[in-house]
Amino acid sequence: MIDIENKETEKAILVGVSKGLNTRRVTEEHLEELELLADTAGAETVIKFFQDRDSYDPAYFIGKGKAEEILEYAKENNINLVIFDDDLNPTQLRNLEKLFERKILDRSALILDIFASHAKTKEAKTQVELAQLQYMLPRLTRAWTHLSKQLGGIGTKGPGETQIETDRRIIRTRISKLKDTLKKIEAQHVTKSAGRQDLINVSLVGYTNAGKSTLLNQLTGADVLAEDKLFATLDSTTRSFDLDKNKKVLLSDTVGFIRKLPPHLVASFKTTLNVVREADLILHVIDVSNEFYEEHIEVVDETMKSLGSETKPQIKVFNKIDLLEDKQKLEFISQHYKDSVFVSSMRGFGINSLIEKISDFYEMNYIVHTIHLKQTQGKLISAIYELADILESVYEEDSIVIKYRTSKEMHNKILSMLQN
Ligand SMILES: Nc1nc2c(ncn2[C@@H]2O[C@H](COP(=O)(O)OP(=O)(O)OP(=O)(O)O)[C@@H](O)[C@H]2O)c(=O)[nH]1
Ligand SMILES: [Mg+2]
Repeated sequence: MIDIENKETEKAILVGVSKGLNTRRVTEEHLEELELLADTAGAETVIKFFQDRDSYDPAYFIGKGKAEEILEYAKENNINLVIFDDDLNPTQLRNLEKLFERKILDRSALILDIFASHAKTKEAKTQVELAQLQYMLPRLTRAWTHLSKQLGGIGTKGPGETQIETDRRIIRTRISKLKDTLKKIEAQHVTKSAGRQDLINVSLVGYTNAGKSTLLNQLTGADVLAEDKLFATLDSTTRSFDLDKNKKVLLSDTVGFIRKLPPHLVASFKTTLNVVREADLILHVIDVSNEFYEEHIEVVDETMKSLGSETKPQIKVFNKIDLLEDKQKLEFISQHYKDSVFVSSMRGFGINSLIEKISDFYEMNYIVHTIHLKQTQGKLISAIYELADILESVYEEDSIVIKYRTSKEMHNKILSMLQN
């Protein structure tokens, strides 16, 4: 995410504010993550500034005195980028830009920037552009466009200079066009997923960098990009693997979550995240070697809630156990989180017990059954089509043979209808 003319990494100052329940320690943790984000975007963190406040300053977010102190440091050290861990409102952003005459980013803008540079497919690109424009719309001021043109680099990528300069009306038109494009892409997804019914759909979710793509590769022999960067994956990739001869799993990898993921981004990634909504089972991947794994679990749970997928059956997969020195931690976790497995996706440890868990889920919940009916039993036939995934249906003279897969609950319902 470095400018073509400017191959050196940009130097950055990070700013965090502790307020209310966010103690200094929490803010320090969050700034560590912000540093990782900055690094992923191609910026080198030179210094972190902290301030404790009872409330955010309406004009400058931080106190004006603090702002001036930071500006002094930026001038002395020739730093042109200041990144705030929290979201700045348009007024604060404008005032800070005026005061600093430097590029000011907040967490959302930084995340959007990373997404913009990692987006490869048309779908991901469209989704990111939509989120960026929606973020930008209320912040579109002359000062901003002027500054971003002058400074370039991180935070100014994406929709392109021409759009930044255009007025809001044009941006709104563009937004609705992007929404249309996404609808079309979504329609294609629907036709695609219709053919997948003879399999169970399992979806990988988790905090960014937890090891989802590595696990997908390990389970399916795929070769998806996995790297030590945040948001390496933006598209959902689906691969199949066999649980045994008769049972196939379709496993989908998808975009990672992070605390304070910009809401626009979640909304516009709806299509990509459809695989999560359509899944029969969720594998929630957790980097157990990360000190803050519990907060990560909470963030993922919250995001799942916003997707309406919080009640889906879930297996927690604690990953990267090879990095763990304190084995007691594993004991603690297995007592606290039921239905969890411990793996090292990279080394291949624990993968068999994960496969067993998925098999158990399959056995417990699904059944494949073949039923012979008379063609006159129209009501029952249509009920089966509604309650089950049809794997095969063969018409014979006056009868029909249907092979279906469904949950045990639905299967019992069908059987009781048959008896009545
Ligand atoms: N030591 C160790 N490293 C792992 C393990 N699993 C994944 N990693 C590393 O963790 C980093 C992130 O892995 P990914 O598979 O890209 O993680 P992800 O969850 O797909 O990340 P995003 O797509 O960016 O959200 C990579 O450098 C992996 O090599 C593991 O079991 N042990
Ligand atoms: Mg990934």
